[in-house]
Amino acid sequence: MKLPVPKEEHFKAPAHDERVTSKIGLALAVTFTTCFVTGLISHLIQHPPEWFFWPSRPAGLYRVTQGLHVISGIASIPLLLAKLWSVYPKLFGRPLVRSLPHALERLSILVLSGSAFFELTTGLLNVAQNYPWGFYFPQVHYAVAWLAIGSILVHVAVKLPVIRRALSRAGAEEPPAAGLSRRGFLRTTGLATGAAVVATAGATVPFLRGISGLSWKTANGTQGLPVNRTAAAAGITRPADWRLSVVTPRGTTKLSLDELRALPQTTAELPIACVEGWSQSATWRGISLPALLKHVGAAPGTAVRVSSSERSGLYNVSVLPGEHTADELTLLALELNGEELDLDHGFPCRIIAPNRPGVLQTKWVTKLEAL
Ligand SMILES: Nc1nc2c(c(=O)[nH]1)N[C@H]1C(S)=C(S)[C@@H](COP(=O)(O)O)O[C@H]1N2
Ligand SMILES: [Mo]
Repeated sequence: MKLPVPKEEHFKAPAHDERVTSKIGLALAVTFTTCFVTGLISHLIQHPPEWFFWPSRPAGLYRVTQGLHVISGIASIPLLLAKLWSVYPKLFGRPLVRSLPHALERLSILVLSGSAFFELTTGLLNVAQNYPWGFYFPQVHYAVAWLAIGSILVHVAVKLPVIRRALSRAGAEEPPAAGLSRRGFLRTTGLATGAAVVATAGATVPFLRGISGLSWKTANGTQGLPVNRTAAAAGITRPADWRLSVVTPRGTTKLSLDELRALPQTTAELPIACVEGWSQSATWRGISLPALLKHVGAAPGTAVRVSSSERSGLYNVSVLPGEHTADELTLLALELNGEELDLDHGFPCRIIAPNRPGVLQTKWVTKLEAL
């Protein structure tokens, strides 16, 4: 038996018309641009070029930008699916290739949908901490982001006349037709997008925590804070005879935990804001970096390399820029929520700095080097 091959003209539902495609496209342009810009910010903070400057205040800014990154990415998933659904009859348009510009346009759409899908799925899997691939996620996710945003720009430029026509007032009247209506399809898409956002945004928006059923990392870890890499996973045990080494051009100072406790302590309310989009605020107490630097005879405002006792792992070293070592909210924390740090949270001490990604809040610190 031979199945009839569908043709583009067979699809008559108004939900497939260009006004629907353009409206969803507009929403996607907003979510994708938000996602791209916030992702770029996160990348630059983690791999800062010479010219880049990221302030240490407001303390919760990264929490907002990275929350937006993950939320706009999640919102893009139903929007992208809806947009593809509204145009898929075009796949049955014949002839397959009409002209060179037409061929290029189709090719650009292939690159666009491929890269967009790749970004959304790898991002989602990263949020779920599921890495079914062999590459280093941040690098590939970052590179393909340029491919996605580039092909989106080309696509919008090519389609501008169609978008203009589709969104003009003349097309506003809904034509009477059988099948799914435009308004019905747009409303469903909006609802699905809203549901996806509400179901996950509680990972970072405190008042949604209770209703975001699909949120990851909302379960409380030790001391009321989620733990990304436990001490056991990092191969860390409670150290005996521990000393912190502080290295400056003038020499190395070794400090015991009791000596650190005897220094003036600062309390700060600061969030851990993971690149995965979850964030949670806590009360930290420890020695402020400017005070510690002064104590060993170094100037606040010099960049400091932070090393942990973790042997392997991608996040065992970080660099605090001068902006952060001059800020008294940047702490070498000894306490969390009124208790000594749990081993999972970095005992004997960890870095907690304002307006920084969680990956740079190094735990199990053993050495600080003024650069
Ligand atoms: N030494 C070390 N520090 C680390 C990590 C790590 O793997 N090793 N993970 C980082 C990441 S990705 C995050 S989000 C925070 C999590 O902090 P928490 O476990 O205190 O919640 O710690 C950071 N500090
Ligand atoms: Mo993280």
